[in-house]
Amino acid sequence: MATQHDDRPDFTPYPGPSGGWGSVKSLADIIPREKNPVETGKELLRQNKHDGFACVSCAWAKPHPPHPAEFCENGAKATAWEITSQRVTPDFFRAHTLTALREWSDYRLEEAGRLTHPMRYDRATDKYVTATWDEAFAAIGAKLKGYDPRQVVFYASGRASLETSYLYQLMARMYGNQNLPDSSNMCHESTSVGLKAAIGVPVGTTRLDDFDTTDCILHFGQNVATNSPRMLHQLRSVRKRDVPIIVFNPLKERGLERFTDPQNPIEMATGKETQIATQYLQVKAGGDLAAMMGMAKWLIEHDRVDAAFIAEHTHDYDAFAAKARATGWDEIERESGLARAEIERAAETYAGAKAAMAIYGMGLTQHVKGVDNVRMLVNLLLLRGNIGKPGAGPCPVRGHSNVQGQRTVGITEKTELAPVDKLKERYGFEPPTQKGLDTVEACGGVIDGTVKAFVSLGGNFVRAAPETRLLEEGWAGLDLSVQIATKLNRSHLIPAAGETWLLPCLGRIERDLQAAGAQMVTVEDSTSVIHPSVGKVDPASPYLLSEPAIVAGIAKATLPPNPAVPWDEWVGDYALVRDEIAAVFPHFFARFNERLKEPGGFWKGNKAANREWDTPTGKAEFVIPDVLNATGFADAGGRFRLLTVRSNDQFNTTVYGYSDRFRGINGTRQVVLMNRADMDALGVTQGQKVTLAGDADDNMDRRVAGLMAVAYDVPPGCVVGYYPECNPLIALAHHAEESHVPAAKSVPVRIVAGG
Ligand SMILES: Nc1nc2c(c(=O)[nH]1)N[C@H]1C(S)=C(S)[C@@H](COP(=O)(O)OP(=O)(O)OC[C@H]3O[C@@H](n4cnc5c(=O)[nH]c(N)nc54)[C@H](O)[C@@H]3O)O[C@H]1N2
Ligand SMILES: Nc1nc2c(c(=O)[nH]1)N[C@H]1C(S)=C(S)[C@@H](COP(=O)(O)OP(=O)(O)OC[C@H]3O[C@@H](n4cnc5c(=O)[nH]c(N)nc54)[C@H](O)[C@@H]3O)O[C@H]1N2
Ligand SMILES: [Mo]
Repeated sequence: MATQHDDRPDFTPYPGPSGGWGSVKSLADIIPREKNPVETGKELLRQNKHDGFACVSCAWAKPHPPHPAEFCENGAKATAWEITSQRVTPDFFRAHTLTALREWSDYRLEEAGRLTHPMRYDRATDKYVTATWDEAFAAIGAKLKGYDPRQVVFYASGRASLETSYLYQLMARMYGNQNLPDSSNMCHESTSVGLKAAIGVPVGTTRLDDFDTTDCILHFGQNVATNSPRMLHQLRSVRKRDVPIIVFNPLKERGLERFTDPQNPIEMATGKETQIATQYLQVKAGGDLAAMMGMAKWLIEHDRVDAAFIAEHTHDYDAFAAKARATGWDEIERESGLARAEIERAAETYAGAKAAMAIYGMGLTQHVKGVDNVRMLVNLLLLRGNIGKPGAGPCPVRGHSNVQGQRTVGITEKTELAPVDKLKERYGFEPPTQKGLDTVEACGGVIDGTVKAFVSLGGNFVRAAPETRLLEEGWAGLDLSVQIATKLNRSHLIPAAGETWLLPCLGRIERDLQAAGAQMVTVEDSTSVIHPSVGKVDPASPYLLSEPAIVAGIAKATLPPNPAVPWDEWVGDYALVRDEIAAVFPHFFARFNERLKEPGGFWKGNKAANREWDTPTGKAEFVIPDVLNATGFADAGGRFRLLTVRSNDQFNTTVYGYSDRFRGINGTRQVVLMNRADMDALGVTQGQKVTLAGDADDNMDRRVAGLMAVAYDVPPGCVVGYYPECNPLIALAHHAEESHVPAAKSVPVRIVAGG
């Protein structure tokens, strides 16, 4: 594949704060490049407003009332990227074979623009050729009717609306499977599993107003300035009240150090910055369990726990306390990479707070012990009664803009989470009860050939998932690949042995006209608030269909008619789909259409936030971790822990450019960041090209070559590379134990000189 860089690499540390003039300049660079600056400017003012559209970037909460400009640098990039005036037309495909396009970088593929026509892969010419929607649906339906339903996967990336997601899971279940993996399986599934077991709900309990009352924030493994920049406003206001923020992160991420509010003229003019972290602990990758155990040990041994809360609301405290007391500081310091005094200071600060929130991201979830990480975080909160009161609780920062909502309306491979009885009663079919395939299992099925057909509702599965080489080989052996997408990506370029269909859809920012008129859709943010979203921009092409229309088109061509499931009526008026959602999930969505009129959206509720614990014991559960190393592998000579991270210039596999501004990495993504002492010990020099080799115990050859070594402030033994470039290094078996999230934040690798 083509290398991922543009001009000459530059590794000059960035002096500025997060936000500030740097973010203004970055926008000024990116918006004109998409050749639609006027439209983009107009649309940005509608972003995250009640009558506007919900940003297509991250899932962070949208305040009410909104700021005059309720968007951030990266949300603006996502908007510009979607409403670009660039187009990938049939002419484009006439000019390029798939073999040629596979040499393009991720950046160049998507930069080519929006897909305009439904396309079918033609093997004779190795090109995509145009087809009509009727041809596409008929062909896909004919194929799908021929399989054992267990052989088909229905993947969803986390962007599709609640309405689309509901239709998609219904189609899969009526077809006969729950093979409904979604991007959440690579992301916060450790949260969904861990929080559910610990406190009885699969989502965080905190909301935006908790930032107004909290008096301490613990922050683990989340890169706020890049991945949820709007949260910087909340962190800034918390700091204005002098509330401590304790950060655990192997990297010194600029947004966690200091911020200048680009929407505040005085701050901008005077260059005033807000310091974010009051204590910054550069924990080793995979070392958080040890750090949290250290804090717990200190709290317990200094009698700084909330005994009344523990007695009334929790289970298994004594066993946990015994474990914490028995754990030695030697082990804690070794496994965390932190000094005892630093951990004690953090514990003491935490103990001084009446209410504390714990914010976290992929740095906790994407580990072999990712579920333990989440549960240990809950332990820490439970010790001081920090769940179910204002200003307190877990705050997992979700990724895709509707990834949490998809799960809420039934996109899940797990029967116990699906409304099986309600579906049966309402639509008169027998929903499958066999557990479906999650992402890791779906990859396994593609690789071993048991999966024959793969339908993707968005996303870039081949590039986002681990074990790239085997996955691509397996993908080429599929009998059917159906890709519903807005832009071209690598998953579209590996044709199935049978048929491959590329189906272009409307984006959320575009006007969606159906029989009943212009439609709105809905999404759920990270704090469980449901928002309406109305697109108003002209569609990228007259040939696009909406996602609900595409799902319904496939369903009608595949399933026997069912009068209880009027696909066409539902597509004509999404309010009818919302009525279905309300009927099937009344506890969250009663009076759905009516409540959407509430400005700022509505909260779907959360039992744990009211201290109702929906667990087998009826209490919040302490857990006793069996090890304090979250990586799932032992240290060995020459073995490093590779953390794969996002740059400031990408949205997952969508690469907007080559500037990771805050980290001072510019012009290339082909890098490996290393501790200076590790470089010296290996004789690797700044800028030298090296190869990373996977060091999993299965002895399989996994390599990424041509990475430039860059000296960087990372803990010894840890190295950093970009996702998705480093995904070929991740073994499929290297995933979180209970949640199956690929363990992308500690991948065992060796450094081989010579690139
Ligand atoms: N602009 C933009 N926004 C996005 C995305 C995007 O790609 N671009 N992606 C969206 C999606 S789907 C998601 S899931 C989120 C992802 O947002 P994040 O959760 O921030 O994910 P990453 O960028 O992978 O960064 C993880 C952070 O964890 C740290 N880290 C790594 N290993 C460890 C560890 O062992 N312990 C600790 N304490 N920290 C560790 C890294 O240094 C990094 O700061 O963002 C969403 N928002
Ligand atoms: N090594 C490593 N791997 C990781 C991660 C990591 O941190 N490290 N992070 C993981 C995480 S958290 C996630 S969420 C996954 C992400 O995995 P995915 O969700 O599968 O990937 P994306 O890159 O978000 O998908 C981008 C594509 O979505 C399509 N798209 C964009 N908008 C729309 C739309 O409105 N509708 C439709 N139908 N299609 C659209 C476009 O064609 C675009 O090319 O990757 C995971 N993989
Ligand atoms: Mo994600």
